[in-house]
Amino acid sequence: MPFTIESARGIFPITLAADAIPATIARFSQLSVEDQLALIWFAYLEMGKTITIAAPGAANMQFAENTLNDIKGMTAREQSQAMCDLANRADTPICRTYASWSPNIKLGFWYKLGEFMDQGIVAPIPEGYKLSANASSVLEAIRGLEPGQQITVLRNAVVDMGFDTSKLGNYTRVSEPVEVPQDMSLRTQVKIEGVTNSTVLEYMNNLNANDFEALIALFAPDGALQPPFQRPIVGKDNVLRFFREECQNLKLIPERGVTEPAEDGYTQIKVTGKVQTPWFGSKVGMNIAWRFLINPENKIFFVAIDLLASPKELLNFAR
Ligand code: 45D
Repeated sequence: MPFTIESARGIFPITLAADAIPATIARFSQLSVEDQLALIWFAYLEMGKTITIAAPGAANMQFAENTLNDIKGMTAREQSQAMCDLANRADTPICRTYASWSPNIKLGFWYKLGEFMDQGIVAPIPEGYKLSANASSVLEAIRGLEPGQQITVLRNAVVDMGFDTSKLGNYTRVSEPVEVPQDMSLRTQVKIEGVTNSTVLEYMNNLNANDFEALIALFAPDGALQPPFQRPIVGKDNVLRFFREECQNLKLIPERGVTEPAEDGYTQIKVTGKVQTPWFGSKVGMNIAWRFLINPENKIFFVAIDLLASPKELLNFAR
């Protein structure tokens, strides 16, 4: 039976992803919005002691500027309300604008709000705010995660806020401008122990160079990419849009892998290694697996990217 996207999702089934992320997010979303905002604030302060976030670039911030100015102009009470609305996914103009932004713009917006709260320009979390017992226990769970998982929880919490895009109707998606790909002379080539497949190697090299045109050419027309904790993104147009909107300036550091024949002349390749996000650079290395299914034409039919449960998983190539 030929592969479908659904069956392809099941390759290398023993790969252990960090299920603590969806579990923590589910618990988080059950909390009151006041608790949610205070919890993120506390988590963010604690993380800030050991890892610093890179300030978002100007290109990134221009789209959030009007909204940030609107919020600055509000009374403290209105500011708190606006932040609660975002966490509540309410139907307000700010929540609709927020919903149209790419994840990086959302993160940059909160980065700025955090600065403003620190400087007293935006209403802070009340001094001595006491988290509910449930919220304290979620914070405790976040404390127990490795840094790569902690930043993923924060990112997912931020991405989930704002009005529901599925209720927005037609809207213009707003994301940072796409930079030109890195110059050929500056590009580095990855080496992966146990993997010589040219498509997999070029996938890593092109993504590291922000060369999304060359990258998408490696996919089959009906190919798909599954980001961590998400459904597959199917078809070249959608995958290319995802790369342009969400994947600039990532650093992929694959380490090792296995290559095996699969049914119908397909090849399955699992690679593990580290990924760094431009927000934290080399300070946070996320433990990642890529599970590729390559078709007989050497194009990517499917690739899943998993955030691994633990560093031990980097060496898990059992079947
Ligand atoms: O609510 O091969 C306050 C793909 C309090 C592509 C706050 C990939 C109130 C293909 C503190 C102000 C992308 C899938 C909030 C690979 C409040 C591919 C602010 C993987 C919210 C490898 C909070 C890439 C703030 C990966 C400012 C795995 C929080 C990328 C900021 C992962 C949090 C990237 C930030 C991650 C989190 C980035 C900046 C996890 C960034 C996380």
